[in-house]
Amino acid sequence: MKPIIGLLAEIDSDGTAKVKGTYAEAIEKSGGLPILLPYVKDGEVISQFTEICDGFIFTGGADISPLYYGEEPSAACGAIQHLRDKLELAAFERIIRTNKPILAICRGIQLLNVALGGTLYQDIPSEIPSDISHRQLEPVDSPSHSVTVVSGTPLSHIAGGAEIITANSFHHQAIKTLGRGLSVMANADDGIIEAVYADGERYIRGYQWHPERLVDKDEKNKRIFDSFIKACGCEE
Ligand SMILES: [Mn+2]
Repeated sequence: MKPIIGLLAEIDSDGTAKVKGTYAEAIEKSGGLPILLPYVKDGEVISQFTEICDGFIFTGGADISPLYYGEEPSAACGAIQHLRDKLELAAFERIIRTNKPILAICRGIQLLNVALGGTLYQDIPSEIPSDISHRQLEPVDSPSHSVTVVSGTPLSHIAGGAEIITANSFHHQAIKTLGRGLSVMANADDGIIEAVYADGERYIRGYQWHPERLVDKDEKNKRIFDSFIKACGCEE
């Protein structure tokens, strides 16, 4: 049986759920079976979803409400999907009690960080001087900036010891202070945190870029997905 990968994705203001096909494709290519959790309120339903799945991906999308990390929204903060915030935080609360793998991508790494008590820069361009464009104009499957891998981290292992990985970049927010138990595994040259992992045995990895859009072009990004799906297959 293929490992079942539960996707947390976009939920708009009327509760419509959708996920970009490229997440599903990347899961398929690495040997997993993707399923999507639509907006639901019942905690038991969310718990059962947590039980059914072998691993979870928190996907990209809108900004998280700064109220969840103790700040008022700045003028540069983007639109918020309130139903999505609620669902993902409720799901995270249950998922974190299991031992199942988590892969958190773009908004996902920010959700992971906030759910563990960390904070975010609400807007990189107005808060941090940088020569790097974290909102690339090129298509999403084109690498833009590189990231430097911290040696000795899981990403260093995945990358076969390589110090540099090419990333794409579609974010204007980023991790400011790290959530509980998280450590950095890659930075951009301007210091922006681009990847994190949880200390210990538990497979929790977050990437600020979109590896699912680079799996056909870059072997290291493909291995990010392979590693996750493999971990989901080994669980329970
Ligand atoms: Mn970036």
